Formats: sequence, structure tokens, C-alpha cells
Amino acid sequence: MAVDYTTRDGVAVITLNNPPVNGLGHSTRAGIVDGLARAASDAAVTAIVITGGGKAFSGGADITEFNTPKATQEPTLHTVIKEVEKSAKPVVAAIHSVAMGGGLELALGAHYRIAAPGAQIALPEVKLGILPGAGGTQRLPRAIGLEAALNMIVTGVPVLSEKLANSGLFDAMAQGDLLEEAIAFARKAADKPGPYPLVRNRKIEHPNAEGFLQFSRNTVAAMSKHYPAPVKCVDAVAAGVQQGFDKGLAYERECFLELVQTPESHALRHAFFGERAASKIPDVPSSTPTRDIQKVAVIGAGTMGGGITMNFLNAGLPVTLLETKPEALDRGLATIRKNYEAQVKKGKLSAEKLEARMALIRPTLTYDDLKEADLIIEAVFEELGVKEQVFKRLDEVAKPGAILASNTSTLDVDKIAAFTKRPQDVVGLHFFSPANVMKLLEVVRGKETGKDVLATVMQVAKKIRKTAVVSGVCDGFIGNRMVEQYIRQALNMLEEGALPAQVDRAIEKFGFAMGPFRMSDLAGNDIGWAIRKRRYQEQPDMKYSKVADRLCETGRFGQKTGAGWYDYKAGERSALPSKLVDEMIVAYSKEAGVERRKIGDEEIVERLVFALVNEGAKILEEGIASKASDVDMVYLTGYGFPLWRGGPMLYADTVGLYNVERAIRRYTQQPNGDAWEIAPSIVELAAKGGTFN
Ligand code: 3H9
Repeated sequence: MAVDYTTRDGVAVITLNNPPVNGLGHSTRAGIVDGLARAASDAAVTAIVITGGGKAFSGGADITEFNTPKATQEPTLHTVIKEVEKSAKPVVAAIHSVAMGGGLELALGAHYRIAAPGAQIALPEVKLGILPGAGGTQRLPRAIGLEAALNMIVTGVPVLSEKLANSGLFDAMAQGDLLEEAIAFARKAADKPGPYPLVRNRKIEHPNAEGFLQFSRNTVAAMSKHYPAPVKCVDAVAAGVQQGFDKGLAYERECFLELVQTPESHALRHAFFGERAASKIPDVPSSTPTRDIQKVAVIGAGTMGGGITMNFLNAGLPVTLLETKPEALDRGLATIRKNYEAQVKKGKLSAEKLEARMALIRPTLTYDDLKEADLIIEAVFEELGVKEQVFKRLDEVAKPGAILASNTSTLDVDKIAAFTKRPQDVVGLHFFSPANVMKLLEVVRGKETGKDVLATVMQVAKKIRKTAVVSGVCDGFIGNRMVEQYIRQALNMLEEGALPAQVDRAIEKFGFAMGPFRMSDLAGNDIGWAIRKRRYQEQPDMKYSKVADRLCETGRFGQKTGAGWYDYKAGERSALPSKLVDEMIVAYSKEAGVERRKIGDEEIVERLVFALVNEGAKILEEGIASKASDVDMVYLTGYGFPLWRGGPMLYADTVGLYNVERAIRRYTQQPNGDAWEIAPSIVELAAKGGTFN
């Protein structure tokens, strides 16, 4: 049963019991209605308390039911709330920990609400591409006022219950035991005759509601151009203000049904579940024991090591920071301090917190100081010989059971593990730059990495608020292996007729934060050049356009040299199309014997995105990633793929794999067609109408 029913001192207590977050799925909804009916028919019951068992009052509607028949099967949440409102006996919602979405809407239907301090109160539907669909847009403005409510609805951000104590949402704040106090409140309420107060009957007071709504609509529209939900939130609230509760409610329902079908909502829900699914590793059950991580050490105080260190300081974990030279250590510490100072200036961090975080660093020049650490992350120069020295030394000094992690982005984690006598303790932790900002963490599982090590680092990742995705060992892991095919296509298109600004513009219009050429100028064109040089040696069969090598031969490494694919004015970061580079590209095509043609934006987008999809498919076939949503999470959190499209694999599913296959086959016929080798799984899935997700 998803709901428990008991009686105490003449009060019926309906306890939602649908772990983990009391999602209001069909059986929970039915259980509440049953409970109300039981309470109504029991003459000994004078009042009703609805509360949540476990770690939440309720996390809202059960998202897994969306777009399934269960979502609309009676009793719907609307029906449940109506039944609550109609109850002849007073209903009190007793809220602890979490009241979100439909959970808050249910509470808003009750006659009274009592909350424990520290509860997160939110209407977060907008983050899932929908709007509150069970009266939230109508009742919350009536409970806490138009401006505060609209702000909560449009941002979805949780507010702590104590901050809402005097808002009109709660009738009381619990001082001690929530349930006891709710029962006492309910008994007292029943002393008075009904009907009991309903939020729907309250008025929305605002000196200039029309003006405020118009202003909000314009602001919200400008800030959310790829997402239809936020504007609909404003419209639904406005409908209630202008046309009254019932019409507002009907309009909200209409918008909800429309939004839940949109690709944007589908993509956002995919990302919500994808993030949680990424932390689950098929052969590492949640019962796997973990190691205790209290002390961390980072080797290397450069940009990467410093950024990695900050993550742990932010989470309150002490970090021993090792460098080889005092100057390098001082420089690293100064950079960390400077980064925190910037946050203080912006008002995001207090000066005391800055000092507290800096005080957690223990700088050192000696490996012996690492012997206490539970987790040691190496962020030294990306060369196997250098890693060998570090890991051999770590093997000597680290305590037994310490986790030894490498931040390598390209090297073989199995080879690194083999430098130690404890390969089971070695794992890759590939942070992305800037490491204190970027959400993505690729966890690279070596062939001997212990399951407890994996379970532990996934837990640590959560603590430092990263989205951790497990990758097997291969060149480039998930993200960089895919991006290489994307870059190859971008270069081939230059050779065939496009120019950098056109390619960037097309893919940025698709929604990428930055096109491949602006990105390359930012990261440094010499990095790609070094990778290509390695490829020419290791995989001479992999054909690469030499157009980027030509650019690098002229020393145009990007922003850091003041010139790359684009020109840059001194001290500025805006990318200005370069006549010189464009001429160089045209000359290169001629030399390569390629007749340049006009390449349309659609082709640019397809070739770039389907190159990601094709490589992503191979990564799944090889088991480097265990599920398609993992690949999507890598691209959403680490590579600027547009969130509203849900990642490359979901995008491919949306376009249809039949169409993806046809496009790839078409591109295979082109002059640079040998860059494509279609992934067998695309062909298989296309044939049976399947999808990756
Ligand atoms: C809505 O209410 C629509 C209505 O307006 C209208 C209806 C007509 N459904 O995040 P966690 C799962 S829309 C199903 O790791 P935490 C989650 O997938 C809803 N499942 O825990 C995970 O599963 P697993 C509006 C849900 O303690 C497990 O619970 N509500 C739901 O860090 C634990 O989740 C929201 O958008 C759900 N609603 O955080 C709230 N919520 O163990 C979304 C969670 O299999 N949820 N799960 O991986 C949250 O923000 C957080 O989960 C919460 C708990 C703060 C509740």
C-alpha cells in the first residue's frame, strides 16, 4: 500500500508511504482518496492529517507516469485535491523535509498547513519543461502573494519553510514533533464548525497586477527563448488573476497537457533521470561497501589541480596539496585564493568562508605528507613517463586502502594502474576545466578497479556536486572520443567549402554554447595539433584534413597567441572572422584538389551532431558507456550540448534513427565519406524502429 491509515485521539492520519520521495503515483492518489472516505465515514474521527512517511512529505507527481495511461487514470491529482477540499472534516497537511510540485499542490488543497523548519518548498515543474498542473499556479499566488508566487513558479527554486513562515502559506510552524503538533492543531480546528477555509477562496491582492504580469512576461520570454514552459507559467498565473480561479485552473490544465508533450519537456525529464541513472553502475549494486573519505590529497597545483582542490574545500574536506617547487605551490595557492576572492566580490561567498576554505589546504613539497590521505588525485603533466614516476611513488607512501586517482584525459588507466602493486585501488577521475565550475566528472574504470572504489568515488562525486559518468578505458573516454569525430567533420567541411564562422554560427544556432572553431581557439589549437600528430603515428589510416595543421604551422594557436581560426583584438575575446585564415582555407582546398561547394547549415549541423551520435553508438556497442543516457549526460554537462535537446543520443531518437542512418549513408558518398563508418547498432535499431533511450 502506498498510503498508511491510522487514527489517533479522534484524528485520522493519512501517511504517504511511497518511497523514496512519496511521488503521487496512481496508487498513492487512490490511497489518499480511500483514507479520506474512511475518515469521513468514521464517526469517531473529527479531523484529518495528511503527512509523508520517510524522507519527504512529497516530491510531487510521479514523473515516471507521465505520458502513460496512469498519469490520467482516476483519481487524478485534481480529483484528490477536490476530495480534500470537499472534506467536511478539517484536513491539515503536516509538511516536513520536501513539499514539491504536486506535493505542495496537495498541501495547498488542505484547509490548514503546518510545517517543520528546514522543509524545501517548491513548484519545480518548470525545470521539467512543464508547469504546476494541479492548481499550483492558482493557489500559490492566493497563499503567498502574486510576486513571491510567480517567482517560485517561474524559477522552480526551493524556498525553506521558515522563510515562508509568515507568508500566508502556513497556519503554524512546528516547534517540536510535527505529527503531534499537527494532530493537536487538527483537533482544535474540529472544535469549530465547518466549512473550513480554502486557499482557492482567497483574493489575489496586488496594486498593479496587470503591469506586473506584463513586465514579468516580457522578462521571462527574453530569458527562456528555447523553453516554452516559463512563459506559460506567467500566462497561467495571469489567467487566474484576470478570469478567476476556475477559469485559471482550466487554462493551467490545458497548458500542462500541451507542455508535457513537448520535446523540451521530454529532454529535461531525460536529463533529470539521466543524472540519477548515471550514478548507478550495472554490476555495482547500491549495497556495495564504500571506503571512508575524510582526507584528500591533490598532486599538482596548476590550473587543473587547483580547480580540483577547490571542489573538496567547498565540500569542507581538507586537502593536502603537493607540488615539486615552492614557487609552483605559492602560485597555485594564490590562484585558488584569487578565485575565491572573485566570488567574495560578487557576493557569492563571505570573507569568513573564504578563509575557512583556505585553511583546509595543507600545502606540501613532500610525498610523505600524503600518507594519511584516503583519496589522492594526480593532476600532473599528461605524459605516461611522468605518471609512472608519480604512481610508483604513491605506491610507496599511500596508506593501504587509499584510492589512487589519475586526472588523465587521454592516457590508459590500466597502464597507470600497472605502475602500482594495487591496481584495484586505481581509478581515473577526469575533471573538466575549469574543474571548480564544470559539472562533469568522467570516472574511468580500469579493468581491475575495485567495485568498492567505484562505489566510493561515485559517492564522493555526489558530495562535491559533480555529475559523475562511468567510462571504460579507451582513447578519449566518452567525451573526447566523440568530440574527435565532430572535429574531423568540422575540418572536412572547411576543406569542402565552409568557413569557420559559418560552421560555428550553424551549430550555435542549433544550440551549442560554442562552435568547434571558437572552442578550439579558446582551448588552444596546439592541443588538437598534438593529438593529430599522435594519430598520424598510431593510426595512419585515420584520414584527417590537414587544414588545421596549416593554421598551426603559422603559430595561430588561438586566443592565447592573439590569433587562431579568428582574429582577436588585444585584450578582447570576441572572435572576428579572419580574411587571412579564410584565404588560407580556400587555398588549401585548391591544393588538396577539392572543388569547393556551398554547404548549407542543415548539412553542417547533421554532420557535426551525427558524428557524435555515430561514435556514441560505437561507445555503447563496446560497453565503454553502459547506457545511452550516460553519453547524453557527458554531452549535456561537459560539452555544451543544448539541454532542451536532451543530448546527442536522445536527439537522434527524436529525429528517428531511420533518418539518422539515411543521412550518414548520404554523407558516406561525399568526397570525405571515408570519415564515416556507420555504427552497426544504428542500422539495427533503425531497421526495427528502435531507439537508444
Ligand atoms: C509534478 O508534480 C506535476 C504536478 O504539478 C501536476 C500533476 C498533474 N517522481 O533526487 P534524488 C526519484 S511534476 C518520480 O536522488 P534527493 C528519483 O528519480 C514533479 N521519481 O533524492 C530517484 O530515484 P532513484 C515535480 C522521483 O533526496 C529518487 O527519487 N517535482 C520524483 O537528492 C531519489 O531522488 C519535482 O520536480 C518524482 N517526482 O532529492 C521534484 N522525485 O533512486 C523532483 C524524485 O531510482 N525531485 N524521484 O534514482 C527532486 O527534486 C528530488 O528528487 C528531491 C529529493 C528534492 C525530491
